Formats: sequence, structure tokens, C-alpha cells
Amino acid sequence: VIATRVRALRQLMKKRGLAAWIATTGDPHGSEYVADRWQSRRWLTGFDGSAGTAVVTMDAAGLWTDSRYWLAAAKAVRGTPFTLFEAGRAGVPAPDEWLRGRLHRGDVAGLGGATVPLARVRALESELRRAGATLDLDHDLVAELWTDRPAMPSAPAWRHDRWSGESTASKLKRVRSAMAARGAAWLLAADLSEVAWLFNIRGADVHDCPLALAYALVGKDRATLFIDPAKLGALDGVELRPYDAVAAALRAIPADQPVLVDPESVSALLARAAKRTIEAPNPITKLKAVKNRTEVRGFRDALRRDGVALVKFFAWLSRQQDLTEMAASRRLHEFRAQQPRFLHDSFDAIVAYEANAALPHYRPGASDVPLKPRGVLLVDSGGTYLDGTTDTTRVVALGPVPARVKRDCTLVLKGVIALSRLPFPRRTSGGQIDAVARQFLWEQRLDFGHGVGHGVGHCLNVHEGPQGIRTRNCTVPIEPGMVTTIEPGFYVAGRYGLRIENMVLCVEDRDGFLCHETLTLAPISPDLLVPSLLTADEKHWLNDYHRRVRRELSPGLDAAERRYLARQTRAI
Ligand SMILES: [Mn+2]
Repeated sequence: VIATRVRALRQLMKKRGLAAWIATTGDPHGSEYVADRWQSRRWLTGFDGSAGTAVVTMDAAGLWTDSRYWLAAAKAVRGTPFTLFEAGRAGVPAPDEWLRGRLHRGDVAGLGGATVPLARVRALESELRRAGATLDLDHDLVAELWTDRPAMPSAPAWRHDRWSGESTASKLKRVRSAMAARGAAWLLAADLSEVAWLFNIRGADVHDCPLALAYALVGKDRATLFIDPAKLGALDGVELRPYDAVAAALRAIPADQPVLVDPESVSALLARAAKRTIEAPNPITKLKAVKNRTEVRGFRDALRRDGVALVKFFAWLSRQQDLTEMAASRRLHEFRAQQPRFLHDSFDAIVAYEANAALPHYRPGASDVPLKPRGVLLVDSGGTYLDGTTDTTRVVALGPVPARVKRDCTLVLKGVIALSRLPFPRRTSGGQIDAVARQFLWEQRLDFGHGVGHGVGHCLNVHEGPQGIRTRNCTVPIEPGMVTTIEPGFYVAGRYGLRIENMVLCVEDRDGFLCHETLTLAPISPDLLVPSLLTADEKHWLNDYHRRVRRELSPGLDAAERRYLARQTRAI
């Protein structure tokens, strides 16, 4: 069936005079998680991972995906016209570069310009220009061929005002002053979480994301929400127009009124509908990242309920035999779903046993494995609650664990503690403090291949910017009110994987410095630690933290669960 689709695509390419077709993974909003309607790369290739790019020429077809999906993608492309390229492996060309090598002067490559952010199209165009080739954005060939394409998501949207702590009128005021500072007459917001934040609305159009498909267009004295009218009634002071009317509205703006567009989320086609644009990060991204008092209170409450669910789960797990990763994952979801204000998981949980945990983004599925009474289970999961989003990783021993694993887990914890206690001056970015969480691994000539942390949305996306803790593209200062994760790990391919993840809130320290306060409440199992490798200060931090975890979570637990928690938070 994949071969037939590729054949049909090539026929259409020939008819339209295209030398290549590029299928990326994206929707019209630059989303990380994409609704089925826009899974055209999956339709074309049969590979269903959440990230990947396919390129089809008349005589070759390639699929690129990153390390978390290499195994799954290798299986998916078997028997199809696609060759797998392991993106990120040394010596493997990037798709743009590979394509450039196959195009000739005057060739045209096609791509669905409505679903690819402007910044991505720019990068591709500049690569193709070196071969004298150009891009056609206007004809989505795969959409033409995809006859049983899923419909537009149509979940109702709902008001989130009660949990948000700030009215849309107040948010609009702050957005407009940021627009004025940039010299923009209008602001187009395409990112679904930015639209949701601005208008205090939530939805259910994307799996495990509380988002409604919509655009926002903010002018100096009006604000328009473009959304399917069936999804939402009236909003005070906001003009509602149909979702599809956004391009025409942009075209109607006179050339002397520049529109601010964020090239990372606004699609190339939509950006080109405006006569004059200012390309800049959307100011909403940063306003949204700094949480207000209501949102912070919500995070604290949500993390307490989430911690109760986690302890109930781990206590239950400690009494089970003959479980698989999948069965454990389903039960974890049930414990969360019993908590008040729960909407849905914040992402597909990672429940990974031993070697599977060495793949940082592994999800149990086809390779569901039984859990045995030995080794380490890694659980990275979270919930989306009305009053906050959570993301927590813990590792637990299912039985005997080799000394080497305990040593590595202790090194990971030392990184968590060091960064959690670190005072830092204002204007410090995550890029500057990433190494603080790695230093103890580095001392042993060890490291891990992912970032230390990411921002977390408030009843929004589990991954949000602009701040983060990693070395690449991470120059935005961390400010009071920002909620970020600290999640160092360590992985031995084919053997085991370890990661400890807490959510932290940036707060004022003293003498003008800032620091982080840990929000996550869940035991860090002493069964996986070597106490002699911890300093007195580190033991003090852990014992203090565990006292707080016990105090906050015990009221939500039954007697057996409290006994489990007492054991897992015993002083060391
Ligand atoms: Mn995380």
C-alpha cells in the first residue's frame, strides 16, 4: 500500500512538474503534537512516530527520524520504497542536504506550505538555492491523494478563566504594549497554546493537549479569535470569526500596518498572506511562561494530587507480580484519573523496564515487556489538570540492582540536588546552568544525550518555551514565576536507563539572586542510592525534601500506602 501511494505521488509530481516532494510532520500551528488530520507523513510512509521527514524524488525516497525512533522506523520502512536515514548519527546527511544533492538547476520541489513554519521553509529554500532549485508551497499533493483523510478535529472549546488568574482584557493590554515596543500594528498568534492563554480557553483537538484549533489576531483596539463557531459561544470583548477566515483577514490589513508573525509557529503560506510582516518571537510566549499567583497556587495543588497518584501507583506496583510495562502504564493512568480536576495525561507515559529505559523517549507498545523482580523501572509521566500540568520521572528498584546502577543513579541525583539548590544572578539563561546538573557524571567521564530541562505550561503543553535548561538555543533568561523541569539522566544502551525529574519554580533568593523551589512531590527511592557518595549537605537536602513529601502526601493515602511512603522517604 505504501508503494502504491509513492507511485501515485510520483505520477502527480510529474503532472505538476515537481522533481521532489517533502513531507514534514506538522500542522498549521507549528505544534509539537499533531492531530490525525495532518499526519500526512505517516500516511505516505507508514511510519507513525511523532517526528520525522520524508522526501520523495522520481527515483529515491528517504525517511529521516531521530534516535528515539530508529528501531521503529527501520521496521516501518521494511518492504517499502523508503530508505531510513538515522538523523543525528555522524555522517548521515540531513534531508535538506540530501535533497540538494539530487536536484538540478531549475528543478522545483513541492511541500505543503500551510503546514510548515516559515522558519523551516526559509532554511530549506536557502539549501535548495545552492543547487539552483526552488520550492513550490501552494499545492499540497499528498492532501490531494489522501482520500480518507481524517476530518478537522471538532471537540468543544471551554472557558478556563476561573483557573487562569488574569482576564483576557488584562492580557491584551500587556500584549499590545509588547507589540508597540516592536512597532507592530497587529499580532498573529498561530501557536495553539498562545491562543489558549490569551483568550483563557481550552479544548481537546489534539491528543493529550488541552488545546482548541484557533488563531488569534490582535490589533490596537480589537482582538479576533478564529475558531469553528460550533466549538465556542461568545467571549466578552472578543470578535469571533470562522477558523478559515484568518488568511483573508490578514490579506485585508493595509500595507502600512505591519503584522508581527513568529516564524517558528506561523506557516509559510499564512505569513505570506500579510502585506507587511515583522518577524519576531511572539511576545505571548514569554508572558505565558511567567506564571501568576493563581497559576502557581494551581501548580502546587496539582503536583500534590499528582504526587498522591504516583505514590498510590508505586505502592500498588510494589505488591504486583506478572505485570507488563503496558499493564503498569494503564494502572498509572487510572490512579491519576481518580484525582480531582484531572483532564487527561499530559503525554503518553514512558514506563520502561531495564534496557528499554536506555531509550529516553521509549513508550511501551509493540515491544511491551514483562517486569521481573530485579532491575530498574523508569516511569516518566504526567497529568493535565484544570489547575496545572505535571511531568515527573522516577526510577524504582523491582528487586536486586547492581552496585554500578546505584552509583550512576546517585550521580544523577547529585545533579538534581546541585541544580535545585543553585542560587544564580538575574539574566542567567538555562544554557549557563546546564552543566551544573551534569558535573558529577562528567567527573566519572559520563554524560547523557538530552537537555536538562524544559518549561511547562499551565494546563497547556507539557513542553513550552521560551526558557529551558540545555546548551543549544537556550539564551532566554530564567525569571521569577517560570516553571521548568530539572531532569538529568544516564543511559547504558541495551542495559538500563536512569532519570530523575522534578518541576521547579523560579523564585527570588537574597541579595538580588534567584533560585529554584522544587514543586514536585514524590519520593526519590533510597533503594537506588549509595548514601556514602552523598555529602552531608546533599543528605540534608534529600531528607528535608522527603519530610515535605511525607507531610504533603500522607493525608491523601491509606495506611498501606503511607507505610510504603514512609519506607521510600526514610532518612539516610
Ligand atoms: Mn520532562
